[in-house]
Amino acid sequence: MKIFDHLDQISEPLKNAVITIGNFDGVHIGHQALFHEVTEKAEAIGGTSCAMTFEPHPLRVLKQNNHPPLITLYEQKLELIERSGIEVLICVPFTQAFAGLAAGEFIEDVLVRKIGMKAIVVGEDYSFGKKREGNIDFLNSYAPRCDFEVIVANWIKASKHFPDRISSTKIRELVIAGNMEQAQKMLGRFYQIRGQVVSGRNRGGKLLGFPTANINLHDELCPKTGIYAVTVEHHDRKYSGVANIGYSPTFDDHEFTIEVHILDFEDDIYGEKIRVNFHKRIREEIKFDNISELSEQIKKDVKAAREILAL
Ligand code: RBF
Ligand code: MG
Repeated sequence: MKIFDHLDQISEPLKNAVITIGNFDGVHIGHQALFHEVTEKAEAIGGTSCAMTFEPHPLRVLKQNNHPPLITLYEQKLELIERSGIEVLICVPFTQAFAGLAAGEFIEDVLVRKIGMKAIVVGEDYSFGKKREGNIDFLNSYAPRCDFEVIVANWIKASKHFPDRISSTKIRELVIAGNMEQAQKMLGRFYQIRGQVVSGRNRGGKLLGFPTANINLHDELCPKTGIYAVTVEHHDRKYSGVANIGYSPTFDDHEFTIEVHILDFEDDIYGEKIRVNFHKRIREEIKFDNISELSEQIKKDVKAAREILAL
């Protein structure tokens, strides 16, 4: 996938560009359906399949400190868009100036003249640009004279086994509630966090017999506190694991941690990157009277995780 980090990098219009535009946080099955429409159309007209997204997420610029945590950070978003078959990703730096661009100027100057758009794929409730004035009617009013096609993908109806409309907002709510199975259905994959293994309190292995790899989050969404069955990706291998998110109430320091005990694994991976996929929440964190009770419980968690992950 070719990536343009800035509109100025596009020196000449792309051949018969078919494009979809959005934040695509989560790259969920609704987004994936849009990308599918784009690649199909591009194939049909011998064109270039494109997606346009924004970095940072517009809400971070527009709402500053009040932006939602992200389902997918930039790196993962790129990987997922690439995997969906999009040939060109245009990643526009989102600034106040860009936010102030009128929808009409955006269509004529950016989409048509610069990018060479021949078709745009949008969801049913799509709107863009300053004051969200660029909706589907608005696009249609530009289509004949600018010589492009507007394709409205009705992916919401196409997935009728979802009572709720699939949206990044809905997925955030599910993850925050610890409902990883439903989040998985909407994402089309497991919810994943990535991070570097940092040193913890060095207590898990010695004291409990269950060493854990601890990771810190930055901007991404954190699942509800509790114990989870997870898989862990490290280099090109995948392991089963049990994760704990929370404050370890059995101990007094009450420090928030995200840690994972990787099953059948003994390597030292401090400083290395791992990816943790959340399959299912097993239980709440509990304050135990003593360490051996906690150890016994973790043993049961490991058994539960093995069963969940074997399915
Ligand atoms: N700590 C608790 O205080 N209560 C728990 O219920 C609890 N459950 C855990 C379950 C798993 C699978 C793991 C890996 C850890 C759990 N911990 C819990 C955290 C444990 O106290 C922590 O790993 C060590 O203290 C090392 O930081
Ligand atoms: Mg640890």
